[in-house]
Amino acid sequence: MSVGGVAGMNINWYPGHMAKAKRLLRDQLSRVDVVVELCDARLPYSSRNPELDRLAQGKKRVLILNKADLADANATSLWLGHFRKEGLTAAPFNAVGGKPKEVVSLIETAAAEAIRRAADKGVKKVVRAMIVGVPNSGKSTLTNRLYGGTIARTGDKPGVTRANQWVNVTPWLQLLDTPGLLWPRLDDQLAARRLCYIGSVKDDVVDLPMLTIHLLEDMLSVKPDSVCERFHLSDSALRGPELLDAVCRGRGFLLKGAACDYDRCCTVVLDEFRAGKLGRITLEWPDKPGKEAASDEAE
Ligand SMILES: Nc1nc2c(ncn2[C@@H]2O[C@H](COP(=O)(O)OP(=O)(O)OP(=O)(O)O)[C@@H](O)[C@H]2O)c(=O)[nH]1
Ligand SMILES: [Mg+2]
Repeated sequence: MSVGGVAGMNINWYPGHMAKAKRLLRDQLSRVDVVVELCDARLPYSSRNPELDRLAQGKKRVLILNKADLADANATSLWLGHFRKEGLTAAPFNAVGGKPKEVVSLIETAAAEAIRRAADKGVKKVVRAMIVGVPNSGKSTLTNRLYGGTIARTGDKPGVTRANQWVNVTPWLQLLDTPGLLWPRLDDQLAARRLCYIGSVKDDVVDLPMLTIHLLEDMLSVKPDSVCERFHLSDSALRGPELLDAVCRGRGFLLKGAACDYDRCCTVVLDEFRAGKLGRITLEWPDKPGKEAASDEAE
């Protein structure tokens, strides 16, 4: 098999609704008190929107490291320290099973000044918060969690939410669920590829064997023992196409005549990573966020 460079993945950053979502985001900002930004706790650098500082200038912000149940707990605390040092209000969360109150309190604290100002005028403030984040980061799941039921459509693929949706969480808190937004981190193919790992980019626009090799390599750098065990590898130093072949053979993803079944292999490796089957794992750390994972980051 042939495997090209990462740049060959040709990730399409701007499918139509992404550009539209960005416009909608800008329009809605003036109508909200708080911006709740969701990133993926496994990729707190690559899954953040570098344009948000500019777009949401002057707005109260809360950063949620969502899917914290899938991330390495030590890495998450390091990231929290990092963001707090930058002056950001940040907290880990599991939108599937976390306590809604934790996020509601953060939003209310962020809006405290506006709540007080309204109270001074004898009015009880209705806080409006919008949720933004890359596709598949869990915005609609968080919306449902805070609402206490199913009001927003969710799904483990990008682009499930197509339009803004206001939800009354309480009489005093309204949430705006938004479509996932990608952005070009110019020349940053590493961030691009990591967003593919977590399902923020449609799998059909990327070179899956190449993506899978990179994912296996990144996971091996961080959790070699778990990867070797899960994929029946005897050599954690394998890299490139040989690594993919070894996983195919180790897990028995073979076609007639014992040729490797790459399609099946890629699907399974990506699915198992996304489902947390390798245990809690974080692929980037605050001291070298935009770099390749390194072996000294092992548990
Ligand atoms: N393990 C885990 N899974 C989560 C969490 N939050 C969301 N998910 C899952 O992630 C997938 C995507 O969730 P959505 O809420 O649809 O994501 P979204 O950000 O609204 O996605 P778009 O609308 O496509 O932008 C779903 O399968 C959720 O069940 C979390 O905190 N932990
Ligand atoms: Mg959604």
